[in-house]
Amino acid sequence: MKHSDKRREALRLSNLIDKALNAKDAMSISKVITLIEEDPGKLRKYFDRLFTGNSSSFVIGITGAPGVGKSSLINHMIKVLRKRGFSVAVVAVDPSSPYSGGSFLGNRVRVRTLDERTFFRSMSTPPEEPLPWKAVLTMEFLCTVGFDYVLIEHPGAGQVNVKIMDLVDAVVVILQPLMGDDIQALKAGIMEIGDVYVLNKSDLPQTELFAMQLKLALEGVKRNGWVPPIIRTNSINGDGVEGVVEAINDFLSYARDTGLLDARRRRRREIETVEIARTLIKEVYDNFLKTAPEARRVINEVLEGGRDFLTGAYELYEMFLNYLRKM
Ligand SMILES: Nc1nc2c(ncn2[C@@H]2O[C@H](COP(=O)(O)OP(=O)(O)O)[C@@H](O)[C@H]2O)c(=O)[nH]1
Ligand SMILES: [Mg+2]
Repeated sequence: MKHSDKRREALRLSNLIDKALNAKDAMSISKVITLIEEDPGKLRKYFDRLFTGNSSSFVIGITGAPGVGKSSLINHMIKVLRKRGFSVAVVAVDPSSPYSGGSFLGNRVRVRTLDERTFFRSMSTPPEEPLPWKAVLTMEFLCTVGFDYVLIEHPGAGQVNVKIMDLVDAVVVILQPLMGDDIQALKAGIMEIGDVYVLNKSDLPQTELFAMQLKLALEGVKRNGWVPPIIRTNSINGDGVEGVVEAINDFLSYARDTGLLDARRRRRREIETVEIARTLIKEVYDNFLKTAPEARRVINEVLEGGRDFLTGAYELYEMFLNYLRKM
């Protein structure tokens, strides 16, 4: 690229970021997120503008098995929050959550908004990724833009990948009435992480039985002095959703007053710093494996019986350290 082209490109980028942060229009915000998704490294000069965070944005994680009604509930939560005058952004770490018919272009959702103070974005993430870090950057950017609430939808249950829930200010776990035994299975995973439990689809006939079991399963649970409430909802007609918003706000007040919110946000910064660095480091190693001919040679020698695997592993490791020195 010619020098003048580079300067024009940098100016264009800088103007786009200004517009996203000041005008806060969905199109500019969306374009910046696309750049973040493509290669955050290219935005390095702008990190201090994009990721300054905003301590007055609340980040709410909403998790539960596919099909429990996360997207439906979020749609109603948005209405409640907008009615109270708050702006809301949603990041769905799940490409199957298009929000009220938002249509897909490849895996990217076309920009659509309820009004100028709401924003939606869906993204997919490789299931093996311990922390979906581009979703994390998107969430942090939306906090910098200044949305009052940033909601993260993640189908955590049944997947290993619930780490993003370690980063949020409050975790909402959504359940639906299941048959008897299933509550045992639930106990293991998500029963440990909720600040608020939502029993959705409370219009279904099994609700009473399930609600009793859920109450028993959560009996005596008190985390950081907080007893997580169980709220029943119907996310088709919106019954109970006001109660979910109240419960979240109650928890946030409690967390703020007790220092828990501060502690979580410090932990979030630490995880972000360490885990994003881990991702970058892993990318270099993967790239070394893919491109360095000497790496392939060692692997082949192991396969052909010329070396034991552990000698091979140590050789790879030493070669990698050398590769780093030459980088
Ligand atoms: N009966 C009933 N169905 C619901 C309720 N909430 C959501 N659903 C339905 O459950 C299905 C999955 O909802 P969705 O919001 O996409 O779930 P997600 O995968 O958790 O985001 C849809 O067909 C919804 O219409 C509810 O309260 N009652
Ligand atoms: Mg969904």
